[in-house]
Amino acid sequence: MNKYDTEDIIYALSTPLVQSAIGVIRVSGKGCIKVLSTHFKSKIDLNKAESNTVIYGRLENLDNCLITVFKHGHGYTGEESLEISCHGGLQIIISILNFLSSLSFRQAERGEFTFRAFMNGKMDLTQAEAVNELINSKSLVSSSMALNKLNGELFKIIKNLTDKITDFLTNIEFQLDYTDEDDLLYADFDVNELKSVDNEILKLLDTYSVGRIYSEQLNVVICGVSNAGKSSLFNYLLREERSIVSSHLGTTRDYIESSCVISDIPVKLYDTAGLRETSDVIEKEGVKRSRDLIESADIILYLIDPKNPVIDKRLIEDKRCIFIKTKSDLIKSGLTKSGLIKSYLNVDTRIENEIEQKCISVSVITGDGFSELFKAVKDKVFSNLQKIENVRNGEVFIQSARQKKSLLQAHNGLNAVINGYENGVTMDLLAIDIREVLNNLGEITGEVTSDDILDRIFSKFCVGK
Ligand SMILES: Nc1nc2c(ncn2[C@@H]2O[C@H](COP(=O)(O)OP(=O)(O)O)[C@@H](O)[C@H]2O)c(=O)[nH]1
Ligand SMILES: [Mg+2]
Repeated sequence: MNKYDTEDIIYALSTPLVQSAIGVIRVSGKGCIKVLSTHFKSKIDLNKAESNTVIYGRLENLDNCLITVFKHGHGYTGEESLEISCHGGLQIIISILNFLSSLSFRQAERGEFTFRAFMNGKMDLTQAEAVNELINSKSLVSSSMALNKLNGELFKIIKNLTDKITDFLTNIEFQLDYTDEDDLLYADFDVNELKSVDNEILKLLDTYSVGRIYSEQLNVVICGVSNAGKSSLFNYLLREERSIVSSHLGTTRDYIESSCVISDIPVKLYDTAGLRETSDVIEKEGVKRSRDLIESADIILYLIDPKNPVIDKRLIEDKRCIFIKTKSDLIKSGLTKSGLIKSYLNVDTRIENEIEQKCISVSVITGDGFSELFKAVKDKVFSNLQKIENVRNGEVFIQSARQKKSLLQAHNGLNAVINGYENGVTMDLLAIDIREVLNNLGEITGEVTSDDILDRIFSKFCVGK
């Protein structure tokens, strides 16, 4: 049994509890219209109002409000519900909430309205999760990804895969029914069709590397030797003076993090301590922390000071690195002559030249080079197959770790069936594995789901959604 009781009438404030123009309070549950109608003075009796219409009136003696009426089968939750739009004064909102509580309505749990929508068949689990992804999205692309799923695009894909696999299972079960038990039970089907289903699952799984970034954040770590211009770039990208900029070596001793959006990608940006060998204990710890951050980075912005163009041998071949020469204004104005890049330990001039070639030159003074840098970040995130444009065209990107896990289990299960078939495993055993794959896919849409999973999903929502 999950923690939500679907018999209760529930209520919650759906807008933030701050003084504002309007507050919206949701009420949902069987009988809520009848109960509230006796406390609402209006030209049209709430009981007689048509579904999806708005009625103006006075709620108790608390406020003049607009109440939107949703009859059973309509609205967000799919059950009888009301949306009260009241004046956004804190006192008014609180007194209406207290009043609803005095009617024995229960304050809703997190995500309980969406939970009811799911239980009433208004949406499947992929759409319910998309609601939360939409609310939490930090960029336009994130919200487009969520909207595609809210429109049922992921549900359609999973349903299509499930249908194909169910056909296989039916075929096998049919053969099992008509085969003598004493015979060896070998399945007779076209294994290539299963392989093509598996390919579709793999394609979907592949979208997670990008989808994850849009539901969490891209970890971008700025590193390089002291004085390379790391804190200046950090501030430039955030457009605020958060990090102390100075020409004194070792000013940034620990790392600083902040959020921003680059090329419409939600980014967690880190400014780190300079990667230099040092005997100062505190600074040493800072350098160690920089190295730990670099380990877990999605993208590393490796800054090279044109006056002191050295690079860390360990990062030269790291695919996550974007090499950036800073202070291009000094070079342009002839104040500084750019030296050739040298690695810490003399490695290979061929590689050093290669980096010299692909280095992006930027200046935080003139703003030069930043469009090139933003494009480079975007290109690192998206592979050739996955493009931001695809999101706008409705392509589905997996964003939830839960969905990814179930897809991976389905992929492994299908592989077991394909291998089993190729190695002469009998039909009855193959049928068991195929049923398990259907379960894995059913977990994604919510056809097969434990209370525990539902609790975990909906407790991530806010109250009132
Ligand atoms: N002319 C110029 N100076 C810069 C630029 N970026 C950084 N600097 C200077 O380089 C010095 C070191 O910068 P800082 O951001 O503190 O380097 P960090 O040690 O890598 O964090 C400071 O004096 C900055 O003003 C730039 O684009 N142009
Ligand atoms: Mg610094």
